[in-house]
Amino acid sequence: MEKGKKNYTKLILLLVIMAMTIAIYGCHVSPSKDGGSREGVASIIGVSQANMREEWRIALINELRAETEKSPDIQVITTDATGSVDKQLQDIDNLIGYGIDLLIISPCDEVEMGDKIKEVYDSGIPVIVMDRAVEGFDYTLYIGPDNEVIGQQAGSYIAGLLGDKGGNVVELSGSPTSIQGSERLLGFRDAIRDYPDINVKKLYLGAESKDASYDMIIAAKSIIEKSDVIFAYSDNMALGVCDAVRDLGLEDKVMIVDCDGFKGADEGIDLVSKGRLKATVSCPIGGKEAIDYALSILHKESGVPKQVILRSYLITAENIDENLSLMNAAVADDGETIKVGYSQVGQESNWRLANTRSIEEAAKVFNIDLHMEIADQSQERQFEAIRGFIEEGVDVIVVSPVVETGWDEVLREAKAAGIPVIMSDRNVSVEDREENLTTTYLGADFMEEGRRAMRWIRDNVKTDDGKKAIMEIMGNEGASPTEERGKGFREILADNPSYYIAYSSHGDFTFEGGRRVVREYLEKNEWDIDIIFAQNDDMALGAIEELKAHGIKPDEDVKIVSVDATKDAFEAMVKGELSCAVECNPVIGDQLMKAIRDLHCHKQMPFRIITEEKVYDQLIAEDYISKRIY
Ligand code: GYE
Repeated sequence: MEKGKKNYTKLILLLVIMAMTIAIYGCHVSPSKDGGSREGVASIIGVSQANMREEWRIALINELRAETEKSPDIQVITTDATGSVDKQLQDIDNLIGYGIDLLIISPCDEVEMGDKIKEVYDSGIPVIVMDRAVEGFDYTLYIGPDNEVIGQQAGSYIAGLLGDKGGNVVELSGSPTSIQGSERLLGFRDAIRDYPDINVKKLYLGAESKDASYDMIIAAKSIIEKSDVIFAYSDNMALGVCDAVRDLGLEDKVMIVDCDGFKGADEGIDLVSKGRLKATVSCPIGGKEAIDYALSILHKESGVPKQVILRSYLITAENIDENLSLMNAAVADDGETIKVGYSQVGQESNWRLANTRSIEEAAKVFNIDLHMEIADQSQERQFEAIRGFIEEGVDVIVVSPVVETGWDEVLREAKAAGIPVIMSDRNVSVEDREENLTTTYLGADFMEEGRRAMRWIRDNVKTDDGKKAIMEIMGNEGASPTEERGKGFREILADNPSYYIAYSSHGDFTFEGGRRVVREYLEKNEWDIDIIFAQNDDMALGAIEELKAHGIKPDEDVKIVSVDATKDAFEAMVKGELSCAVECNPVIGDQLMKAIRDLHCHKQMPFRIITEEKVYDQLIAEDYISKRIY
């Protein structure tokens, strides 16, 4: 009996030691500079990684560590959720227990982790979400790639490879397909949709893995022999494809294109350099950017945006050296004055005036020599301004484009002059994305603003007494906010058939434009509109003025929803005339100047930098009006 008891005790002791070992491994505390205590450590950054199976996630942790090694007073604690939501929730509690000052998280599941992320954010601990964006904006900053764009870049390149004669493309799809895989496939299909002579054969893999890809290609030999290109949406899968094509003796016949473009052995860039991949579309990991912004947040610097969408690059044997040098070009900021030419849309609205003020004020703080030209909504005058900046030899050109199209020629002239161009507030659409005519776009998510406006209507304007007629007052034709707010609004409207757009007209983002739209409607119709969706405050306020002149009570006889959320809009909500204002933040001067200084330091410019915004209505307008800065 005694011996049995001793063995039992030994077993328990062994289990306890094993449990403690696993706990320490699962929560890797990187060695702090002084052996574990907090002395000499100004900030602790907790990193909650979804899993450490996927190469790019390991690369992310390595990038984060490498970056923080440059900051002696920063300690990083990493945890590995091993793909389990429950463990990631526990990891986050453990990290908070360690007293972290900032959390970086790559969520296992962006839906299931959303509440926890909001809880940490609301507790006052800054949260940087990476890779998978959670719903809403209850976090400090999101950094990740645009996987649909990555797939589109691969698809456009393959279409270019095959040319007008087209050809046979094999598309691999892992099952279950990861979210990023689905988005890349969506982008790929979108890019080749208009090429009827490209025939796509989809092969379903048991997993998004090297071995599953290898086995599938070998088994599908008869298909591969008739194919021109194989598309694999990750480096991991592509390696299996390369090995199988080699073993089938088809390397000289079949081209392989993939996504990820990581820098490790047998990963995208390596496979391109060895001629095994025809091209790879890079998926930036964002570790450098995450630490860069984390330090700005911890040092309470201004200019931190809400979302940073990382730029992906098409990498081929022809441009691999140039891309590699770009990736490693960043230098410390020498603080030198930077000459910037800014072509501003005009002075059409209070939003615009606040936007101009914010840019002028930030230029002084960030040591930018700003030369701003106001175009009063004329694209021709913007072209003249840009050509003037080129003549002047400025370091950077910034444009807030009055409309989306028609910019290719003048942007090519700036590129030929070696002057980078940043799009601010609004974006442009150019013929060929791969020309890289602009370096980054800094502005709001106009589609989301349109969706938010319609979601507010759906949630606050009841339809039990019948369908509701909407009047849409749009900004100037062809402007990105006009197009995208309209698109976002219609996306939600499509799911809510109790509402319909009865009348739509351009008010050009001005007060008078809003008045004119209502006046013209009343000249031809009895008032039968239930809701006005005005794409900015100035048009909403102009509409309210005209309604009152006709004895129609705003917010009572007709609900009015606008975008911008300027001070005048808050006053109109407090007065009970405007029903709701969706925020579009014009105060982007600091973020723009930070991007310009990063560009000056040859940092990789994000594809998009998106600003923060909320939704306000009469229930909360009174609480916020005193805090409004525009
Ligand atoms: O909503 C409007 C301004 O481009 C987002 O332009 C901006 C829009 C804004 O005139 O007030």
